[in-house]
Amino acid sequence: MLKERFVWEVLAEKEKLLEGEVRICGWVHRIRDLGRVKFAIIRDRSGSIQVTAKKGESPDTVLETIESLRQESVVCVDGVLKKAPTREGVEVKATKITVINTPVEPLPLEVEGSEKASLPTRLRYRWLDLRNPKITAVFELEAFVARVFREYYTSQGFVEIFTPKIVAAGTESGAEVFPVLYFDKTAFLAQSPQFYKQFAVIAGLERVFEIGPVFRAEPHHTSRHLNEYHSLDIELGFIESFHDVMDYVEGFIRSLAGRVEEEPARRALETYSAEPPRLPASGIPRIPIAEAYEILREKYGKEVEEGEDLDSEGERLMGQYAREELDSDFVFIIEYPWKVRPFYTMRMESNPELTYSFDLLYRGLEIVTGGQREHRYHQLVSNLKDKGLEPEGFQFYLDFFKHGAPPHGGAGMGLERIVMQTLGLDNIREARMLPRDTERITP
Ligand code: AMO
Repeated sequence: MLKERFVWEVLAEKEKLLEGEVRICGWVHRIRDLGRVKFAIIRDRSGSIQVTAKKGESPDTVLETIESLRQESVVCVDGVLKKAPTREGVEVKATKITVINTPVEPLPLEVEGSEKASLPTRLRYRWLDLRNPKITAVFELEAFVARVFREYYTSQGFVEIFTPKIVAAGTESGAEVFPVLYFDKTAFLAQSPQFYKQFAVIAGLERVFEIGPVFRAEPHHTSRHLNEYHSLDIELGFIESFHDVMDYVEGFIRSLAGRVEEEPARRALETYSAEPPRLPASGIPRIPIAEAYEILREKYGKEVEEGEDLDSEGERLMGQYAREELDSDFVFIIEYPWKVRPFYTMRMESNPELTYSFDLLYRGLEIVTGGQREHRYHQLVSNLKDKGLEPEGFQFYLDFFKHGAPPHGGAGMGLERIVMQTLGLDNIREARMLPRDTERITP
């Protein structure tokens, strides 16, 4: 039996396949009927190809089938690959067309140029939007980023873990949790694998990573927040300082930036006319937040109160500074105030109002948060109290630290944000196949 092939495979091997039989399955992109010659453009995930039939040369059934086709019908075409004056230089002269399914309603969204429709319409009819190869390219890049993440950390001796998403407590102060009814108890959807990636390190796995969904019940309506996103997490033991964690984050970023010439990343960047990420050979700059306040004040006239977090404008300006002054798309901001970091963060020995923590900004948007964790039991209890939290509510977590916890640290990276910044997308929803936000739980 003839094997179905992606259009790109046929095009890549066209010299070899010329005059041979091929089978393409996909959707009817366009139909052109010139009477004696009939054309159908068939599209699959990877591209499109022209299918032709000529009166007198092609079977009558093929000509009749092309006449009856509707846009977005699902078909399989068997035919012979021929040279043709098309953009690809070839076409399929059909010997058989099988119609597998036909739309039952007029199309609410044209696949071609769907990116120009409004985002709510695109998300409402996402199954049509995604048939546009320009949109599919976003998710091929997303898969690529996740693959590079997995490959890089595996090569560095990290073990992939799969932690519970139904949990007993929130981990990230500031971000809200979604409650779920769990038999006769209230549980929550995990905001982060934070406690369990630390658990895995303490439990002896030493270096771990996870790729998984996280849930944030933040009522935000911004272009950079989702209520469900994918977090790329790492955690490692026996660190000497939080700089070790940054080194591993930077290793991954460097690996990613070094591989954007590979498919499908290359195609995604080309489709969006996006520049490859730029990193200085000397390393991503690491700027203490106290210095960032000064840069913002002196260079951009922006005041941020000492001890406060950077807002989105502050991040954008620091991104601009990194690009213009340091020739880098990335900049670490380090040593965040204790006040704005979660209780599990280790406070600085020399100044307990600051922490061994960092954010990584990519083209002016935070894509990574991380730091060293407090691994000393009594200090951890005191951190909880200092944040006004009841240690009893976290006892299951505190217990991990009772029987030998090595110094450790880690980071969480937002997959959709990495993709969004790489391609220069305007809204993070574009980087999520089916975004969940304050208004959407369908499709
Ligand atoms: P944080 O809460 O900063 O840290 O999240 C880590 C990274 O996740 C991304 N992110 C989001 N992406 C989309 N929508 C959101 N609502 C959203 N919130 C966060 C950002 C951010 O940098 N446990 C810590 C990580 C750690 O210290 O290991 C945490 O979750 O890219």
